[in-house]
Amino acid sequence: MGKNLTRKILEPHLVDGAWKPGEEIGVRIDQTLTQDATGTMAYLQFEALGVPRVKTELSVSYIDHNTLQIGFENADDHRYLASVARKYGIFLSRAGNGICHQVHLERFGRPGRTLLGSDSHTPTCGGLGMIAIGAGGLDVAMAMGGAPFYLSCPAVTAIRLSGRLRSWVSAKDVALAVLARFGTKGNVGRVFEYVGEGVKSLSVPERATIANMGAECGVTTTIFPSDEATAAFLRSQGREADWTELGADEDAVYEAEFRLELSSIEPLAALPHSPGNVRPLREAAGTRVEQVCVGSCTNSSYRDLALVAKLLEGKTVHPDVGLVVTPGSRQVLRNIDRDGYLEMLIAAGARLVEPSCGFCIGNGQSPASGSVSLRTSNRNFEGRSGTADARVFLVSPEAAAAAALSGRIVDPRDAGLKHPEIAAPERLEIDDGMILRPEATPDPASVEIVRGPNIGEPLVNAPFPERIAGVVAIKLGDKITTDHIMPAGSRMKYRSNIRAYAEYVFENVDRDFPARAAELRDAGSHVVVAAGQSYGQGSSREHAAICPSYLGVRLVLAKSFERIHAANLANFGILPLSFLRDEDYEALAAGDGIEIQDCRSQIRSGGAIRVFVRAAGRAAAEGAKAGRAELRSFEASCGLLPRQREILLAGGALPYARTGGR
Ligand code: MIC
Ligand code: SF4
Repeated sequence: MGKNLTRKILEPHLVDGAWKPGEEIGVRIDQTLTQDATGTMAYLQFEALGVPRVKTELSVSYIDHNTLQIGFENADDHRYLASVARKYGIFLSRAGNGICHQVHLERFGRPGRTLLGSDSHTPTCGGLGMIAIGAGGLDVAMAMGGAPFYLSCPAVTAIRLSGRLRSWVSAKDVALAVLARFGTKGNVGRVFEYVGEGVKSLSVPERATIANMGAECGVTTTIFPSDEATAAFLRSQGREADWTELGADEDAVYEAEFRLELSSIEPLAALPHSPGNVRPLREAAGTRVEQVCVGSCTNSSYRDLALVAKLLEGKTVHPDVGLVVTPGSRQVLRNIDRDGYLEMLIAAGARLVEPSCGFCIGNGQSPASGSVSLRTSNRNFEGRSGTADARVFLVSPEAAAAAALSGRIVDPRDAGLKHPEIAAPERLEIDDGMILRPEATPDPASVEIVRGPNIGEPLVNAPFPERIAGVVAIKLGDKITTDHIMPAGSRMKYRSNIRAYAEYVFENVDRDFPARAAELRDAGSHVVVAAGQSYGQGSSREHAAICPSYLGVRLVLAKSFERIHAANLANFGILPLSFLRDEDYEALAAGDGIEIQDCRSQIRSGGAIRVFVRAAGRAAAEGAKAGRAELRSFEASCGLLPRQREILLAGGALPYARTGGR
């Protein structure tokens, strides 16, 4: 029986466990990446591990998320990151050089390697034939220290492509078609592996767009083969030596298969407020648009921007539309400039933002109240743009350009435009001047780490308690994203200051939560969060676990959890428990008292865990005097892997590592 590509790459990287989908495996990590918004905390944790130099083949620290520098906080973070990079042997991609995933694809990604990144869109590099996985910052810090990355051995789904995309349909529509099929929940523990004849017609940047949005399905990663198109891309980057041919065996075995005929795909859009809310773009035609944003790690390549420029050539954006263009990297910016596309964009009235995440994470360019914004990015969660009532649609660059001209949503096939053919340049202008290399620091040991007043300490918890005695401080519905839990945008400047950032937990859901939780914590009670399906969707930001943990949260009861967030909860001493029956979720109310006895042995045993509930109102009145008989109870399960349970019991990954855990 032949092997799929995922297995062919992961198996030789195994340092623990064997290839058996669903079982825990430990994988050697060749490369890591961090970005500034998760990186400061990752490096504070790396420092706490006491390792003198990174042990990976390559580690890169990117500054791309927080580049507005409103106030001293971001600048202090950048300075801290630069000093850490010099001391510990890490490449530093400076602010303005571009979005981590785009730059990593261009300059560092290599077929056959493993990459762990503290950002959920790390799988973008799967477009190059590597296993690229997103994780919390602490897991990345541990990997930099030489530890394996532990995960559940994935089940692999083949996505078999046939045919070719038609004009006006692009890679973004493929990503949306896959989301339409698989949705944003229920795909935990899977890898999407693209196979079939249709793959050949897609360039690496197009594959990267598709791999990028696999993150929205919640899969462990997405991977494409490394073939002629990969060789051509690496050649254009002056990196032909990094190429190796890689693909699945002819008779490879997959756990599932999905066939997709590329010519059957039409222009699509993800409607507000979920990337899984996919509909044919034509259904939304006519909707008035006030903003169009082109960029983000999904669609900011040379081809994406050149195509938009060509469609706008000689025209001016609609008078009611603000058009924002953010190149994915300085390389993209310089090359669209070299080839005349930048001038076309500027002449058409585009507002240019430096290569960075920018609008995608609500860091600038928030839309007007109640308005519609069309974006080429990957997430349209409510409020993420920075405007609570804005309606964000996710579309292809083709659809974005058509709307920028007409002021309305229009299927680009109906917009009366001529389809431009954009050839990928054989050679790109390469300039790594904004990447600082480790060897440029002659005496790393003597480098002093620079900390500004905004840079706090990592969180280190006590071991997990024997008994949970707490109160449900908030009850939430399905698909609570990390953007709901821990808002980014203008609040991101507190990423390296847990105490300050914790004041914004659930800011857009329940403003009083932090004060209420802190009060319970200070009164000696544990804080409990209850939620529906797919809790912790979206980003890898571990602050969505750290800050609640700081506020006293020890237990999250939900119908299901997303992979990265569940790992982050364990890493910061919070027990994720899944309801076994919907009625137990229904019956639970905010204010209910929660009790779990013999927690540690129950968690370790791996079996169901009994949760006792004292209904709200009575909890305070009856207090500790009330006997067990007056409590109702239900069973819940803990889906953590065996090693994650040990981490949780130690109080989190840092205390675990300090007490000798691997
Ligand atoms: C995102 O797209 O939500 C982010 C911002 O890139 C996050 C990381 C973060 O919150 O810093 C992600 O995707 O992991
Ligand atoms: Fe940056 Fe947006 Fe990509 Fe996250 S999704 S890495 S914020 S561009």
